Amino acid sequence: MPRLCSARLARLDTTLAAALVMVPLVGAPLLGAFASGCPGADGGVDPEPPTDDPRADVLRINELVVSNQTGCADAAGEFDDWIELVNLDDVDVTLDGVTISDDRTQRDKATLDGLSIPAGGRLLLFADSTPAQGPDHLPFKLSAAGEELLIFIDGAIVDEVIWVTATADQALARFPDGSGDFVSCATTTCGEENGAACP
Ligand SMILES: [Ca+2]
Ligand SMILES: [Ca+2]
Repeated sequence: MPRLCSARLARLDTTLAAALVMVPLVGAPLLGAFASGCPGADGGVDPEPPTDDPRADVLRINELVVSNQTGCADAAGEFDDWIELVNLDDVDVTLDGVTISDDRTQRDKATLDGLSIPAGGRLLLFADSTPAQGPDHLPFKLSAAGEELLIFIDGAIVDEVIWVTATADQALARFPDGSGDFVSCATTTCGEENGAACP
């Protein structure tokens, strides 16, 4: 059972404060990805128990839009916040046992049971607090004022992204696609390869 670390948030805040200082110098987005762990007795960060599920090596958060105004709409025609997951493997991957949350202290906000991503493919999830619209709709929204998004397997963190601000229709996306760090992109690419209007 993974430990849940409220104390770790203070450590992240320190890192984010440093990121805020750096951002104006490099024009980078106000976000980052951080190693997972709990504060250890020596003040360092002990790694969380990893999952040995092989999907942890190929499943990634690839892009998100936390203030979707004019981009991709869901099947109901609503411009909801959306998340693009990517499967880096050359075989299909099922998402049974995978959960997603905007709060690391509540890791089972949404289960992705029954969903799958084809080999090398992508899956769009809509964070619209309207799970009745389908299994790809999550029971929470994302905040443009800063938040975190994480995916888990068996409660262990598989991938995560933290942002501190985002503007309308700004894409926070891995660049290069699938493997790079998160950067800000002026053009969103829901369901498609990242790269348009990215740094
Ligand atoms: Ca919706
Ligand atoms: Ca994309």
